Amino acid sequence: MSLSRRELLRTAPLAAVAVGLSSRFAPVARAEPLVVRMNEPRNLETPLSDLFSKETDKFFVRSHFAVPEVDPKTFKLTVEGHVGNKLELTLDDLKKMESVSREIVLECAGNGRVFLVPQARGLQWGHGAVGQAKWTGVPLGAVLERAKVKAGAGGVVLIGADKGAIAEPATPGAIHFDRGIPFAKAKADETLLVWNMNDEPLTASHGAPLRALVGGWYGMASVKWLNRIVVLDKPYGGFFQTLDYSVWDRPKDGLPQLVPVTAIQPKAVITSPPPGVVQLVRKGTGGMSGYAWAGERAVAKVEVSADGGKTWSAAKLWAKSEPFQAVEWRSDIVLPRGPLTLLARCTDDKGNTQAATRDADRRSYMINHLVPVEVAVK
Ligand SMILES: Nc1nc2c(c(=O)[nH]1)N[C@H]1C(S)=C(S)[C@@H](COP(=O)(O)O)O[C@H]1N2
Ligand SMILES: [Mo]
Repeated sequence: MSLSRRELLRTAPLAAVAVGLSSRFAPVARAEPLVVRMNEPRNLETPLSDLFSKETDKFFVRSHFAVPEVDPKTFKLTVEGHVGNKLELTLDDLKKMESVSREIVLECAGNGRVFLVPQARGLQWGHGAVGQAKWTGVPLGAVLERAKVKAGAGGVVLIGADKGAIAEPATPGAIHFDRGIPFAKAKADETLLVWNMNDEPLTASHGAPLRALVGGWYGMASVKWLNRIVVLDKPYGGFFQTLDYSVWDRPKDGLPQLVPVTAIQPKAVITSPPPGVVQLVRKGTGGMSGYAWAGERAVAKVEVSADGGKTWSAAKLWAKSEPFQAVEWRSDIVLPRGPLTLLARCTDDKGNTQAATRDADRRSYMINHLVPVEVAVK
């Protein structure tokens, strides 16, 4: 990447995500439906034009280590630790239980990192490290019930088959990807162990044959290639919730402390008009549209601005917003001629609205401050 291109990324970061969007000169077919953010391990971003596509091959991929080979025939999920009944379950054992299918958003905690100033370390995601799929599996709570969790369970650690050493900050040699969640979230209806994504068996890159799907929480909790669960009598202090995926909490006692990243924050993304593109005003065109989601909450409203946030107007939601899911929105706002700074902001049903500016306490995660879209209307 040349310096000027990198500068472009910093000053107009959305231009990078807009690649491939040009409608008049659109290629016949895109060879690679996703944008490569890292080659090995492969990390892939959904282009803005395909955000919330229902196709699995357009769903972003975030993997810390190489994809492990897990044979579904010999696969076993172990449930152990603070339990009365240690389990070893095959895929068939799980499929014999009562299964559920749910549409749930998965968003990486680093989604939008390219918009941070100053630049933060880590994968430089635009808006596309998010997607929604139909997931089929069993509630984790039902599996924990069979394992007869003992009284006083403090956390449930989900462990993947993938493994590697991280240099900075250094891990104690090669470790598995893992994540602990509090017992209450582990038992919640929206926390699933899934084998199907969009009615097809999970692909290797999305965690085949079994992954966790912790609805409403950022993606790091949704452990792929899941083959081991350990119930602890206290919260877990593993790498991916202390040195990684943690943010500063400022309790009233004035003692800031790092806490694990948890729930997805409200966010609205503008997909049309695309950034950096000259808009021609014609009859029947104009307005703004996109998607919004709010983690464990429903979206109460989306508002848009065409003047950099001086004035706001309400957008229409295409459907009733549900918790854990994204909703499409549209505004018929008239876009006047000239260079414009477009904004959209989401408010959840608890009244939490996206902040205009970045909260540095969130380090390089939970990125949901307002990101302007610069366009020119002629
Ligand atoms: N075993 C394992 N699980 C994992 C990861 C990983 O690297 N290894 N990455 C996590 C992160 S950070 C995210 S955002 C999601 C991404 O899921 P996807 O690749 O299916 O989109 O998987 C999570 N589960
Ligand atoms: Mo992530």
